[in-house]
Amino acid sequence: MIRHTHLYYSLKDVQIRKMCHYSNHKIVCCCLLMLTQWDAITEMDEQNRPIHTFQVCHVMEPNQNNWLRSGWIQRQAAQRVYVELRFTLRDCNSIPWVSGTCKETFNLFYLQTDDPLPAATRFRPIDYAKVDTIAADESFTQTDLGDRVLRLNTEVREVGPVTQKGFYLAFQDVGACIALVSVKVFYKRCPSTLRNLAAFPETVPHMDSSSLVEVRGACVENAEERDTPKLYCGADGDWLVPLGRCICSIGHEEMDGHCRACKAGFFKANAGNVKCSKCPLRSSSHDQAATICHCDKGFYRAIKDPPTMACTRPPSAPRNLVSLINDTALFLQWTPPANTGGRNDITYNILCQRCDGGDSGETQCEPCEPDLHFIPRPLGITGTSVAVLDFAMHANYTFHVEAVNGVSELGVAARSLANITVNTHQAGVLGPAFLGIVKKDWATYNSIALSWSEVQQPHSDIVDYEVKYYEKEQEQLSYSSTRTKFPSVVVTGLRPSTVYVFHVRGRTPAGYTAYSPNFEFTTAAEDPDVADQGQVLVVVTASVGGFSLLVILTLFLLITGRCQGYIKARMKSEEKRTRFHSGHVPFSGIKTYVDPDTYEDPTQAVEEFAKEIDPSCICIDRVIGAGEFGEVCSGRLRIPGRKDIAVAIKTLKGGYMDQQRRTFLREASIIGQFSNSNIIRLEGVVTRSRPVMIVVEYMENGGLDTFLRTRDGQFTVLQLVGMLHGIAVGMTYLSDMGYVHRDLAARNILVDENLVCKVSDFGMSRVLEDDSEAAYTATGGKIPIRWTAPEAIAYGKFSSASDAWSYGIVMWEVMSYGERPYWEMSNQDVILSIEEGYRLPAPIGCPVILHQLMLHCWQKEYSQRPHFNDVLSFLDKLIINPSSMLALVNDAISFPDSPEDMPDYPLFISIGDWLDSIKMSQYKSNFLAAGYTTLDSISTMSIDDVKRIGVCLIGHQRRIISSIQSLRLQLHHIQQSGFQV
Ligand code: ACK
Repeated sequence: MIRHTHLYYSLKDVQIRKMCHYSNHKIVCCCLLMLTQWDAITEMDEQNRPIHTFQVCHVMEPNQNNWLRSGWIQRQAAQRVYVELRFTLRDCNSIPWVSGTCKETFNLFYLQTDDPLPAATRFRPIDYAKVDTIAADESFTQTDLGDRVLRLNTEVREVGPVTQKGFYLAFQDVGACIALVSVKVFYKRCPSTLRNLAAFPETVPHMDSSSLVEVRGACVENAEERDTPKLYCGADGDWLVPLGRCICSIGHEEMDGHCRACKAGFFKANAGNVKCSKCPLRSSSHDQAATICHCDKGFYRAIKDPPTMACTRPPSAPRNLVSLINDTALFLQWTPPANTGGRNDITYNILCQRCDGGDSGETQCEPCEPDLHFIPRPLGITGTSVAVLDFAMHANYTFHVEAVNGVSELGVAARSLANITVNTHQAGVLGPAFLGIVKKDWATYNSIALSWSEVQQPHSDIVDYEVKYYEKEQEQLSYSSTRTKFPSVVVTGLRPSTVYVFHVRGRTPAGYTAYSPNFEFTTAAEDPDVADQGQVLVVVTASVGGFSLLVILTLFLLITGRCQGYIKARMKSEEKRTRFHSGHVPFSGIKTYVDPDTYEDPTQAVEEFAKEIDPSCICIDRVIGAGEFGEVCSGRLRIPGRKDIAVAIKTLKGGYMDQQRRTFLREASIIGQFSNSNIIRLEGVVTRSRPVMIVVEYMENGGLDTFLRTRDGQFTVLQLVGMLHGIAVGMTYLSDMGYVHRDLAARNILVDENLVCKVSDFGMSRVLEDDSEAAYTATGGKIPIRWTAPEAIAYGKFSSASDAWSYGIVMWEVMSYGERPYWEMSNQDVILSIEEGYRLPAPIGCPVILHQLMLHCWQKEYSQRPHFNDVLSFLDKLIINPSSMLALVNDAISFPDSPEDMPDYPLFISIGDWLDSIKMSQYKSNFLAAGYTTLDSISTMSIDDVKRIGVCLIGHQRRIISSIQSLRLQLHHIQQSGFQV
């Protein structure tokens, strides 16, 4: 860095009497005048280049006073002037014969004036002020060879202070041998510079060396000031103390102290000293200095999207739109679009049209009724399902489910719609079929590797596959299952030389595919060296399950308690929506069930509750089954002025006794009291002519048990839950009316063409003669053992709580597609195993949460079972939030044969959930860090353990310990009362 400005440069130019600058500084010309005795001599240096010098060497003569003077030197901007002298000075000792006359110094003087002195002005030494006496550091020395070697001395002196416009320099020789090679006159300055993207001009320091000159910088081109940029110029020409800064403007980045424009393909949206960024995905910039990249065609940026975000586009249409309908609610469920457009802010809008055949026969569509109710809402749905309430029956609705994201508004593309037309007269849509062929890849003595082709279906969004298998000889008495994400699996733990039956189904977001056909494969012959290790594991896991389940059940009570509040609030807020539970009569309601047996004359009850039908209005089509009292037929009811209704007609066969007639008609006087969409509707009775008939609404799909058995695996979980929901609606209605069914079972639920399930078979609610499942108990009653709660079997205590037990069994039947509860176990074994604490395991593919609900219904202590309205609100919640059912019960499940083999029920809650439930969530990490990862592990914790893991507040220690203690106490109580888990 050049920090000196030369005023006067070299003596070589003296020869031409002009001395000029040739550097990047202003030209300063002057000349040296020889006054006395000095000679201008040109010598050759070592490289043989000529050196122009002024010399004087009168060492032999005393009293020398020889002067050399410069021309007038303009001060320019200089405040402090420096003179650098380069010279040789001969050592007096090296000169033979010199006496005391030889000197080894010379003097430097100066004279300042505002103007050059007139040429004729006489030189007067007295006018000059002395700067210093200059001595040599080096001198001419003699070498051994007698050559003279030139040694150059360099000395710098400050001249001044110079305050006038210019000055002269003068050199006084007093008897030395000097050769003056160059005189450089300069002043110091801070050079122009760039610092922090600001330019600072060349600056001359203050005369006063202790004070700095403050200089303000100017931002470079395309930069903007943040804090005023400043530098201070020091006396030595150094820039000091940089302050403030400039930053590159938008579209520009810092490079080598300047702000350069971003290259094409790059952008910079904000001012600042960051680099230009490459254009995000799906965008580009063609010009330099881009402040934003423009989205490629068909892609967009939402207003709130940062410029660094890739451009996105509207999503594709939702997929796998399915519907499920019952009398009160219509559920639409779909899976997210295959292409989200690159965004994660997808929401869904439901657009609804009602399309009816007009007079001309053409279908006319118009927007749906404004009072159609959507839960959670029709627009801006964040989940992938919606419930539609208050729709008209026997109508065609077309629902468009539109997927939108943050750029949908900006796109000109067609709307991303999935459509479904729902006839509120028809059933919901079933899941896809499974078309794969299952192959055996290889087999060992205890394993078989299978593979199959991927399901090729429109709904083939396979989440995973379920492989169900069992020993052929055992039939389906005990089966196992496993899951795999890929279309292949190695099934292990098999028996040697055994034929196994396999069938596979896929799970899609819309539900299961149907099962593949059965495939039979055989394991290889036994390898005697390999031992079976599977047994031990089962026992170990079973032994830790108890505490977990206890906590699960306790928390479940809390949850259902909350659900109750929710449903009540909902019912209160919107009267219309009580249709969801249509016909539901609250506890405090006026309507209660009247037992027909309390009538002195039962025919009076029939008259009161059932309408007499003229038999000529009944048109019997065919026989559909056989009842205890006679055939069951299907037909039509033709009441003049009314639309024909499909009906089922139960007949009382001829030759009956009076008692039989009363028992037969008793059912009509019971059903006649009910009015609920999930209870079979009584159309009327024929009592005044023969045959005596009970006419009820016709249910196209007959009994739920056979209906499910013939459609194994064909429904989504949501559809099955929809069925259970309907049954719970009916049972809530019954229990609210104070009616105890006593024979709730899938066979006594009828299914209509829309999959709506209705509770039926009321006639036998006291004497279960009719039910083939009913068996005589020790107390003499006839009871369907597998469906009946222990206290009802043991001492005839039937209640809504015993109906809740039966409801749990119905849940199990539904989730296992009509499997027989407890399979082929004898009734006696069922009673004993229940008594010993065994409970049915979860059916394969059953959401964990549903099995927890079943277990809750099967509590030995009937007061601890859920009320039907608890069940209902719980199912409501599941339907509105189907993702809660994603956790499935996995792996091999078979009915245990001993208490030790009881399966470890999957954890419903974690340590985290438990802590949340007691509002101690802040200690989650303490528990986990201390190794308490399961609920079983906390069951033995003492207060010291709780302190040790870092719970310091006494109140919190107490709350945690008392929760653990109460759980422990309940476990003890349950074990005492025989409920083993
Ligand atoms: O299992 P299912 O097909 O359904 O066979 C029995 C049979 O009659 C004897 O009860 C069927 N059934 C009873 N009531 C009705 C009804 N309301 N609609 C249709 N089928 C019915 C039942």
